[in-house]
Amino acid sequence: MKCGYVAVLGRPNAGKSSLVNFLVGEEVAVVSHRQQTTRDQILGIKTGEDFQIVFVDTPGIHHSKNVLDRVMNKRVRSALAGADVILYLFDGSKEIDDEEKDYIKNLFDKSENVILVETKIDKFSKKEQKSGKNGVFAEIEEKNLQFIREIGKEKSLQKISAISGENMPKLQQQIVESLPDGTPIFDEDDFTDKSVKFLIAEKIRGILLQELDQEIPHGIAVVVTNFDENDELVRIDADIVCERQQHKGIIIGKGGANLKKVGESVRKYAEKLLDKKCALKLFVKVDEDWRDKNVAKYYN
Ligand SMILES: Nc1nc2c(ncn2[C@@H]2O[C@H](COP(=O)(O)OP(=O)(O)OP(=O)(O)O)[C@@H](O)[C@H]2O)c(=O)[nH]1
Ligand SMILES: [Mg+2]
Repeated sequence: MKCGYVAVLGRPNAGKSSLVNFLVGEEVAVVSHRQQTTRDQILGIKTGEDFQIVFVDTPGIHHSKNVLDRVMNKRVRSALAGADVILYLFDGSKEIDDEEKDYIKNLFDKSENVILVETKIDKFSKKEQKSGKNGVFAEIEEKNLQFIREIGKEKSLQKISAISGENMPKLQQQIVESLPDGTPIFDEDDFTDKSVKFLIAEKIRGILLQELDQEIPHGIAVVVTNFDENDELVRIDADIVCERQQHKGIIIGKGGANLKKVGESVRKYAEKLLDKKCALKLFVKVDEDWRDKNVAKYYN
């Protein structure tokens, strides 16, 4: 049986979590249009007849500004260290810049099993159809391809879409073939290493990322503080931690309207996940500068 770890790397927003969710077939990691959505290293597990792929979703590679950023970058390095295969994702609708080129070259120098993945090709073809064959996207693709040819890696390139699913079976096949022979690491029913508490905290953060404007989302951490389950009901309390008193007001919304809406979606998600009724309480708290001073309280 082919079994092993697959590190999923790339810039923020490249589509890493979307790819993992698609191939695992479950919502393992939060996806959003914002950069730096993923903060933890999250395992997504896919077991087939003759293989088990353990995807390691990672935070996007970026410059560190605060302690949280450094923790995130450390998680990328640790994912690399234990990987049998590395997927490096880049957004096909953007030109690969010099810094990223160096990073990719370095990856190929250091590891034998690297698969380059061009993401979001659905976007490409739609725009392309509108703008004609020689549109700006064709130009971008050609430039990126030129670089990949220069480093002699066009054979390791896969072009995919996590929206349409195009070429996903091919990519999965290539991953499986690259894995070593071994025995499964996880149970065949497992789809992640994370607890239900973590999945629920992440769901809350994911909904807030969608709902809120501008800077507030990056300053949010969510912790489930109470999780109490019997045969029929699960009681969940969670803290939404933000950095400013003013943000707290925005999260709660007029007369609590926003928080109520978030609570409704999360409750539905938890009921589906656990297959029982859920009583959910959300509390909004302020912890100034937690991203520098108190990261360990929320991310350990
Ligand atoms: N059109 C299109 N959009 C995509 C595709 N894959 C991801 N996206 C979108 O790109 C954005 C970022 O996707 P994520 O999967 O969260 O990206 P990520 O690389 O995990 O981002 P970080 O966790 O911030 O590093 C989201 O708005 C996704 O819906 C794709 O194949 N096609
Ligand atoms: Mg992500």
